[in-house]
Amino acid sequence: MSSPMLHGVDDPSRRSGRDPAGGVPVWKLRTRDLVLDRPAVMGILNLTPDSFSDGGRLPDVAAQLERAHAFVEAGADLLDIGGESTRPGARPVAPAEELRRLAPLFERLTEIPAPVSIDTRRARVAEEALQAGAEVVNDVSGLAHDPEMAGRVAEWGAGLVLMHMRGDPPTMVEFAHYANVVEEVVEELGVALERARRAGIEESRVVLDPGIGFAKDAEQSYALLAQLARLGALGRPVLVGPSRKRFLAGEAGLPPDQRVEGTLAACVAAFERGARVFRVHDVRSARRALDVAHRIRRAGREDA
Ligand code: HH2
Repeated sequence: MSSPMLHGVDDPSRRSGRDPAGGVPVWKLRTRDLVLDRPAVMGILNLTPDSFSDGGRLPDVAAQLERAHAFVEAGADLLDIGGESTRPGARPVAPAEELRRLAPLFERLTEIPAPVSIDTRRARVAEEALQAGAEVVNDVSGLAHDPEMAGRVAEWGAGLVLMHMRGDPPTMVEFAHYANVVEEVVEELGVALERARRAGIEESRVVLDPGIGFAKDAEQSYALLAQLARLGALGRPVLVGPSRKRFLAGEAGLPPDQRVEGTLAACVAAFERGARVFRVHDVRSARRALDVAHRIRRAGREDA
């Protein structure tokens, strides 16, 4: 069965965004293809009481669906739903609690007019989300936390965000030691990609994420963004998640809700270095900024 295509293919204005080197990259999700012929925006929907920037904001399913619709209207290409905060120092929640937070939205997941990604490290949670209609599993542990996760993703043929992290959220700050952060992240993501392949996950379903802020201090996060193009060596599209993170606080120590401009700068810089998918809280702003960056790139090509 051929997969339905999302955005781009039937819009001639976007065809000039084609990569002259080898066609438009496509990310295969569970039942559809996401054509990455323009920057794809992934809106963050945290159903958590304690996320670092938006915890406790979506108390019931009505509010969650309203936000989901608003994100799609503002230009989100997919939504990332999470029931566990993984900010530095966060205490893990029991799987039953993670599921309790997510269950009401799972029941109405098909009402969301965009592909849904489930941000979880647990196979049981991923399974329930996929049964409810999710298209992607976003595992911040890079398949390392739950030994059943890789097999479950393979069985379902789900899309996968494979993110780099060391340790786990309570301990990861201690692991932010690298001789060369860029080399080591590329190498460790390569190992994770090989593990995914061996578990039967098709490479075409995977996007790679350097894990900004996960076992990385501010300098390391900046170095990874600066050299993001190096991740391209692994042959898969790159997703970045700089949104409102601590490395953007600067000398003024800006709180999360004042890191939007920094987030947009980081997204545009990442786009310039090859990133294709952007996980953000501020969907409308990211959509606008990335659309302009994309037009500038296309204009440059048309001039050439
Ligand atoms: N960052 C967070 C959570 N999930 N997934 C991917 N693939 N990449 C990321 O950079 C990423 C992620 C942390 O951000 P947030 O969800 O806003 O916070 P919290 O973990 O406190 O819920």
